[in-house]
Amino acid sequence: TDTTAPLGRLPFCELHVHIEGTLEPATIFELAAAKDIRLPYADEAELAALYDFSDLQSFLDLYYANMQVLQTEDDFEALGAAYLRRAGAAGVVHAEMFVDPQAHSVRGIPESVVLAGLHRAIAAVGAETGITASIIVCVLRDQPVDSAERMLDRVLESGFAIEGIGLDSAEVGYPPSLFRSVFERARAAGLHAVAHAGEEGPASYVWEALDVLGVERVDHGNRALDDAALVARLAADRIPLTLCPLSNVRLRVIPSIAEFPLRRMLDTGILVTINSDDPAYFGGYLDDNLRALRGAFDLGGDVLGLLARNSVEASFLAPARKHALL
Ligand code: ES4
Ligand code: ZN
Repeated sequence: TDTTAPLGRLPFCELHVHIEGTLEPATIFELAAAKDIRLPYADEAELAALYDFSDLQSFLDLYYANMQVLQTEDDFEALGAAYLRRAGAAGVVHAEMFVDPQAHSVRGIPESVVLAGLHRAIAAVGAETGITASIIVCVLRDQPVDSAERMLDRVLESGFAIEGIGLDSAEVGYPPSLFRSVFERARAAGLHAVAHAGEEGPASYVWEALDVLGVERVDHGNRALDDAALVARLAADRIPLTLCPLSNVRLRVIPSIAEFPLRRMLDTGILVTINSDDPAYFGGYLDDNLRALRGAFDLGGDVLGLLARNSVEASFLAPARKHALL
């Protein structure tokens, strides 16, 4: 199979990308040099050797450590702009970008600085290329509920436009139901709700995300396939799963791309989308994920077209823009 041919002009929405997970090794060294930050690695090669992850936590440790180079509004603007330009080149016409405000406020960087930088990136690259983007603030589920409540307070007080609230970080041991009050308040404020569930955690966490947090999409959701009643619920209610193939391989959720359950997922009738998760860490952007699938599977019957349409339908875009893209 040719894994390098272009993907054509199919318009995709990217619905599962952590903006801090687009921080490339070269950028880490550039920012560290500019700010006189001493990194615990001598060069890019030494850093690259650490990208051999054994599970979600082994990735998260490096992901949070590398964020120390992100400090100013300009840093967040540059990060967002580089991602949006790269995503546009991959065929992305709209991105709903996750950000982890608690990972920055703990280092003394206010929510308003992070959001101001990302909004400047969205405006600048939007004017340049026509790509659109919005922001989903994620709750770090391995931090106390009170920290999440205060993050939400400050995000709402900041006045910056926010599309939704999400839930991420270390999953097992931190069930969605812990954050019922935070999600209730976010939804009452008009935010959309999504949550990571069923990546390393059990199908019961997916049920909780739906029934306790009231989420409209589930991020990953791989383990939903273990529970036939849950599969039926997701399909019947058209709850999308935002799947991330290269992430699943690199975090050892699946042994290889050949085991990615694309066919099983599509056969259930669940609305599934393909996404890049943390592209600087997992081997690539949306186009790289799609090419990996095309290299592993016979994507006949216009599966790529279906995945593009699913990504539009699963987005939080207004109906008129969805219609224009479908
Ligand atoms: C994440 Cl792959 C993944 N899972 C959970 N939380 C995350 N934060 C950034 N990437
Ligand atoms: Zn994720």
